[in-house]
Amino acid sequence: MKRILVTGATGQIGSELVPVLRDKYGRENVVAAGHRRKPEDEFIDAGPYEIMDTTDAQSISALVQKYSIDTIYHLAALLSAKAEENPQLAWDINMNGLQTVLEVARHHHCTLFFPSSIGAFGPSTPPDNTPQVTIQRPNTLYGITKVAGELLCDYYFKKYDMDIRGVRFPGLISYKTLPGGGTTDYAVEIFYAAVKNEPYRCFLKEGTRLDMMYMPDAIRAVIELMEADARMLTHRNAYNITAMSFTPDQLYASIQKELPDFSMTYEVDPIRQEIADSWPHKMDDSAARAEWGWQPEYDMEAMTKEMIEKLRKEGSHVT
Ligand code: VAH
Repeated sequence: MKRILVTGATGQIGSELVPVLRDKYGRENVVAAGHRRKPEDEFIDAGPYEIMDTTDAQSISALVQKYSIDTIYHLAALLSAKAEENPQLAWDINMNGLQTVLEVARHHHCTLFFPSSIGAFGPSTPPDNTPQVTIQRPNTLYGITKVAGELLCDYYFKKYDMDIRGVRFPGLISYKTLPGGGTTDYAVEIFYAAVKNEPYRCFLKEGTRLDMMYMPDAIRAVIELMEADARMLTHRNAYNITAMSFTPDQLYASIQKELPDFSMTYEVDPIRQEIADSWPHKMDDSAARAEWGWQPEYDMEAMTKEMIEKLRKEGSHVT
């Protein structure tokens, strides 16, 4: 049975990936690790939780030995907008943290998952049907750490024959955790406002088209990639995957179909608008579909319906 360590376990992806992994592999076989004290949350209490500094190799190594870890999902990172506020800290966490985890994985023969992002592309990348292999000159610190992370993972795979896999996530939309400093987070915040029937001020311009995905599709993609036959994986560390591509005004219209009284205005944040303008509008994810059978299940309408339903029922506890 797999013995899994999830870093960044209390973040947007981790808080949904951990319970799914525990259902699949057993609660005691999935160790959630975060940088802060144990959050009061049912999923944390449902299995082992450890405080971890991703730049401290000794503490990570000790965790890997303590729990006989053979697989690491390394999710700990600062997202795009937060990284622009503190580029030095973001480099330390996103790059030194990744390199530290790669070294621990190398010494303990662990398989590793690394999440890249549409942030790994830049203004000179073809924005429509962005190819799997193309120009990558991001002009954000976050994007630089994602490109460098992809290349570092490729290097460790080639140099040390490690089993490392990853995807380039689009903007992820979920209801279990509040957004944490991302550029695509308008597409999460908007739902929290809508279900409270509060007007929402969108920080991106109405026509800003970006790739997006509902979190259940993202979690399934991670697990399907990590369980795929390694012999099929050509691109391995940074698969383009997407589910939908929409603009704020299209999402607004989709929500209004369910909540007609909901209103949105625009108050553009120039920093996050500049970041969003440097990212693709829609990726070509044919390599993921061909090599490991990637296939999204949620489009914008289905995601909108479920986000509203879930937030009405469960999300209200998220403060
Ligand atoms: C961000 N949600 O906005 C993250 C993600 C594709 C964007 O990396 O920074």
